Amino acid sequence: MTADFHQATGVLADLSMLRVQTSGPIVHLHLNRPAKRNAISDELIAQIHTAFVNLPRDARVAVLSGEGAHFSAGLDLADLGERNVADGLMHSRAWHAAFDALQWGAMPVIAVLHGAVVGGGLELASAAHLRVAEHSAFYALPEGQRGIFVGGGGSARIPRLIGVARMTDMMLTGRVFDAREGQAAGISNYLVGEGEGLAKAFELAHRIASNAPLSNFAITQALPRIADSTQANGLFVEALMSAIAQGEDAAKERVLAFLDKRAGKVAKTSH
Ligand code: 1HE
Repeated sequence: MTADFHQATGVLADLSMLRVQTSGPIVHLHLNRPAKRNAISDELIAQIHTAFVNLPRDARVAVLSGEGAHFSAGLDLADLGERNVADGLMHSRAWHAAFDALQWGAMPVIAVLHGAVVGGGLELASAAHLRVAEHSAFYALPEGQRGIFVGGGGSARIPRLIGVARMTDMMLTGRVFDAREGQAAGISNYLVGEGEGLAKAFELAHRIASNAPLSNFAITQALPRIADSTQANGLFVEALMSAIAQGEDAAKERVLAFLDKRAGKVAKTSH
């Protein structure tokens, strides 16, 4: 952890399974249940939801990571036995609400993945806007083997990253992808060495935080909705969104800065 991170205040300080710290425009949320491999219990899903609807107002980008040797072991299987069908339905909807708060919340979210990223852990990771994986990361959907199904939005989000065919294979056969396979399949956006994930995520977060706020809003909120729309409806929303974004002073200043040769050119490599 970089020295200039400070404990978040208010409701964010009271979360027992999530450590939330801020540094300038970055808010860092750290799953903090290593003894259970960051398995997501009813309490942890509630805390994830609380955190993402209460992110500090001055933060611009969130980074999500996990304590210990694994990002997350997914659903806390110890909770499962007590639920009847109606409870199961409400449980799944609680996960949907929490991960929707992450995906459609106030700011872009970067997940840092290492060790097990399995079941609900992969569902959580897939709700983030970017994923940085360390070499230890591995991905699985053991729901098929556990006699259950994804319930945390995975059936909607994971095929958008890797396709229905790969997800079907993972679920039917228990196939595990290592970090390189996950990168090739489209789970992670960046693959870095062990212990380098947070530094990479913070670097990306600073870059994202320097964008105009409305551009980030359009990219995280409008783009996926347009991709889910018919082309005609999508292009209509695109026209509205681009007009709104370009009308901002921040956009005008950035374009002028380039024309005045005060802003950088696009270079052949950025990372
Ligand atoms: C758990 C869980 C869990 C660990 N629920 N307690 N997810 C899974 O099927 C994955 C199950 N977990 C594993 O396969 C392994 O634990 C790991 C590969 C993630 C890590 O292995 P390892 O050797 O580091 O740890 P461990 O010794 O297996 O586990 C340490 C402790 O965490 C142990 O408890 P302890 O009291 O005996 O110390 C484990 O029982 C506990 N633990 N994972 C509960 N998942 C919205 S629907 C989503 C559906 C799903 O996510 S299904 C997939 C569930």
